[in-house]
Amino acid sequence: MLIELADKLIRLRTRLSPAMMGGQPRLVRETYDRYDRLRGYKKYLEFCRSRLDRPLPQENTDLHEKGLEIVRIFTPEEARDVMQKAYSLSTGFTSRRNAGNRLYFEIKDERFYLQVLERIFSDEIDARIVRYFGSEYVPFWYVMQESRPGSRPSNSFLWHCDRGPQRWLKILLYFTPTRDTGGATVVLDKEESELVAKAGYTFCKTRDRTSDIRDLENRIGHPLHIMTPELDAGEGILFEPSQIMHRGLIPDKAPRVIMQVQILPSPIHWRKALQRLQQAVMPERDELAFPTHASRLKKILA
Ligand SMILES: O=C(O)CCC(=O)C(=O)O
Ligand SMILES: [Fe+2]
Repeated sequence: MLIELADKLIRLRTRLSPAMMGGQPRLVRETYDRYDRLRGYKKYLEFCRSRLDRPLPQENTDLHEKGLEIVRIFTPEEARDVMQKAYSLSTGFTSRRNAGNRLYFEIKDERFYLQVLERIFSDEIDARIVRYFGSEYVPFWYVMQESRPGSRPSNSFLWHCDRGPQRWLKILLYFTPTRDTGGATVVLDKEESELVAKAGYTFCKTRDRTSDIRDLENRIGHPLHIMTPELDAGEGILFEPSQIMHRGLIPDKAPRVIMQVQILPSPIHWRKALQRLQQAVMPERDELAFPTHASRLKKILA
């Protein structure tokens, strides 16, 4: 209730202010404010940083410099086995609110996900994530999803940045090679993503999202360079979803299967953090959302 009221105030304040606020486009500033200030993510990150109990990795990688990197998690053979396991464990496929062009696997067996997460957070990737946050982290939610050919793009299959705090990460781990399905994730680099934000598109209403890059080019008066990372089964994109402009491409040849993981900062190691989350009541995880307030997460993990 209080959050909703404060949120209205933020929107009102930003609506009355100029298109750019402190060098940041209004909608971008408004969105980050909502999460970082109102929902407590900035303070929470500082808290997590103060609890870091290991040396901070120093090596800069593409994730830090470009906001995105391609990572290899499984060999193609392993990826195929994991995908088959997922199909055999799944008791059904659901389409949730805003799911648009995807069906979610229903896998109750948490050990399945834990095994995949163990592979995702290898020493190398773990170091990059800790370096990125300056703290430990937790996979807050994770889900396998399938997209089938034939539907019209909506939601995440239109150009967007994910609403959220300034600093958080997502991984899209591919179990089907992009070349075999035609299903992929297309992105703009950080500079071009910023141009699109400056033009006022980023964090626009979902119904105003476009699938056509030319709409965005017209707005900013610049050619944009769409990148379509070609991914093998077992490779993934680790990126800053609220900074990098992106969209899913609906496959045209065969179903695309990926696992999405939302990665948030944590005051404790992810394994322990996940155990605690699994024992806690947090509907936001099932809703594939953010904790309504970061203090809810802090209460469980600290
Ligand atoms: O499906 C994809 O490739 C992108 C997904 C995405 O952008 C999202 O869920 O926010
Ligand atoms: Fe997204």
